[in-house]
Amino acid sequence: MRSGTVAVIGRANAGKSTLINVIVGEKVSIVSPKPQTTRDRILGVLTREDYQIVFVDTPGLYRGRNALTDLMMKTTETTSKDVDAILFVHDGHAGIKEEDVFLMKKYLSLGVPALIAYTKIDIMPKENIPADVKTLFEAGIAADVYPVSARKGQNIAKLEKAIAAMLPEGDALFSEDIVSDRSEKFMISELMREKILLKYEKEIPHGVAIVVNKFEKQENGAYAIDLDIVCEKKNHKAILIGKQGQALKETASFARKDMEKFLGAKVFLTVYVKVREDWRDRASLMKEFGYSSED
Ligand SMILES: Nc1nc2c(ncn2[C@@H]2O[C@H](COP(=O)(O)OP(=O)(O)OP(=O)(O)O)[C@@H](O)[C@H]2O)c(=O)[nH]1
Ligand SMILES: [Mg+2]
Repeated sequence: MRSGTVAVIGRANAGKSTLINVIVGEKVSIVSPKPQTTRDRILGVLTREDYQIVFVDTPGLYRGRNALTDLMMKTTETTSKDVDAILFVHDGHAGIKEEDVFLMKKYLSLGVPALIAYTKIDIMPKENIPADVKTLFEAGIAADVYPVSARKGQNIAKLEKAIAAMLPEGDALFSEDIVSDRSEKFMISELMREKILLKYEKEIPHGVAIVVNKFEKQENGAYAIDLDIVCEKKNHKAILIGKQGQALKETASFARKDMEKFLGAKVFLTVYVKVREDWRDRASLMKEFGYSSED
């Protein structure tokens, strides 16, 4: 069989995590309309009869402005150098800018097989596709381009086959029942962060970290989960909580429903909001919240 790792790389918000979730067939990585949703390297594993693709989701390429984004960019950089293949994801509906060509050239010439997923074709005029493919070709980008829509499932099967064909012959890296390398506890914290990304504006979600203090399965099968939403500033805490706690109540209930779906069981969720000034620039706090270069 063929098997190997594929780094999924592209600009922030391009649609990398959505594409991985669709191909793997399960939600392994959270998704939101805000850039910088993915902060960590996350594996999504697809096992078929004659191949296994281990996708490595990465933080989207973005100009760093604090120690956390610097670490995220370092994560993407190191991942790109340690895989069997690269899938560069481009948001087709955003057009092609000089910066895209620059990034594609950088990540498509690392000496491993690579191809381009040109995604979100469901929300753009179809006639732009051949023109963009020509632009890329004329700019000297040699990789094959697969126009897809993760949202509508268009051309996904074709893309999957092309990715599998890039992988070397070898044994499966994971047993066939594995879809992610992450624990349930990690996914719970990510689902909470996803709801904050979806519900709050501007800098608030980007300054949030989640710390799960209790994750317990009870005898009746239900889960008792206590977590902290850590934010950067006092006024962010006030916004997160809202008038009479209404905003937090809604966010927590939204998250709880998704956690119940994910765990297949009832969840009792307790949420606290804490402030840790400028934690995104403080190495010790970043580490405490699960962001360090060691893993
Ligand atoms: N219409 C449409 N929207 C999409 C498609 N794929 C992703 N999106 C949307 O694009 C936004 C970003 O998707 P993500 O999957 O979080 O993007 P990402 O590249 O992982 O982003 P970062 O983790 O921030 O780098 C979300 O609002 C998705 O719903 C698609 O095929 N069609
Ligand atoms: Mg992502």
